[in-house]
Amino acid sequence: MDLKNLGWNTSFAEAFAKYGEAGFIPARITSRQANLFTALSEIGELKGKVTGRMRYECAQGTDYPAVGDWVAVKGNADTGLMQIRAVLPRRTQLLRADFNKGGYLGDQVISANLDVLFVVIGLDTEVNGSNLLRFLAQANVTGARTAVVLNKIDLCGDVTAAEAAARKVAKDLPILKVSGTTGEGIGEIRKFLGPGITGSLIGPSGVGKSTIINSLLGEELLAVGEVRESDSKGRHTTTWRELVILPGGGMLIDNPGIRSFGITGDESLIATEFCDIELIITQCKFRNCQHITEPGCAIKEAIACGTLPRERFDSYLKLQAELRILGVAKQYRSRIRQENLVAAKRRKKFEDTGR
Ligand SMILES: Nc1nc2c(ncn2[C@@H]2O[C@H](COP(=O)(O)OP(=O)(O)OP(=O)(O)O)[C@@H](O)[C@H]2O)c(=O)[nH]1
Ligand SMILES: [Mg+2]
Ligand SMILES: [Zn+2]
Repeated sequence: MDLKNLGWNTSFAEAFAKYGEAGFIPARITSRQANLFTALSEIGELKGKVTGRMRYECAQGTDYPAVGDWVAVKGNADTGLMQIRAVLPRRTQLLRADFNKGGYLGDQVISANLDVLFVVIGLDTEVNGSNLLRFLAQANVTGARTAVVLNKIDLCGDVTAAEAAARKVAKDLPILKVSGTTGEGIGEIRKFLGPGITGSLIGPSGVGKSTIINSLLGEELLAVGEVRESDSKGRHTTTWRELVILPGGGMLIDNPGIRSFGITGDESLIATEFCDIELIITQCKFRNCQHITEPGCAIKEAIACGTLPRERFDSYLKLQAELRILGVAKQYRSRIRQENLVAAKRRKKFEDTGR
């Protein structure tokens, strides 16, 4: 296994050097199931966990390895086992905010070191602009190239109209029209990939992400699910992430369809995704205009005369509200973390000095 075909490059080699001297080897994470990782290395496929020392050093979820990460491991070719000691700095990462009933738990790395991210939607239903926009906003902060994939063209009567609807949101991003089942247009996706290049697919459940990867693989490696007739919704068939190597070179990471979309990033997202709206707002008469009843509101005017679609402004408000909630949660988290650090120091001092 030539590491270059897996995306290894000189900057990873540089970051790895000190581990190499200490007898570690580099490996790339291909899957994660709870605490058990699988990776590819020069000595083949390895399975294992992170070392206790590394676990101790991980302050937050994003410090743990994610699919696509390069890691420094102690590996055994005979047993196929490894111990992960460190994650090498990521070139790019796809993040999501992790929530449970108690609230915001922190950011989670979905996948790492991506070169290109495909945002997939299915043309078996009408293009939902604000949904697409949310995935594009998520893609925008990864640092990877982004392309929009309109899948299931075989089920769509008017692909041109669907593309026009997607174009409004995608702006100048490439839009690829494909069918995962007939294979039409799949070559367009292939063009973005090559030896050492890593792509990933995100999008709602049931849009055909796994089907597209199977089509590129030329075999039914990944499980594919049924879509309910009643609401065209998928059933969350893919339940874990997996990096697969394509014949002819290049890699793809499959993702589960995202159920509750936890958007993450900061408010600069708003500025990049909605610069047109921010620009209009600067023309409102009042600086603190809420764009509801104020006189001289440029937003209301733009909506009335049709230059700003109402739905686009709604998506803007929705994203802004989410980011605001997230901002508060993040501050809260960092305060708790700070308190924990202080408590740990106190404990250590007590252990060291007895007081
Ligand atoms: N007609 C048609 N059906 C497709 C196409 N792509 C996928 N499907 C069907 O859509 C259903 C869902 O496909 P999956 O590949 O499981 O979708 P997914 O995006 O991976 O879904 P999750 O894993 O749940 O996120 C399956 O029944 C596929 O056969 C396509 O291009 N045309
Ligand atoms: Mg799937
Ligand atoms: Zn206004």
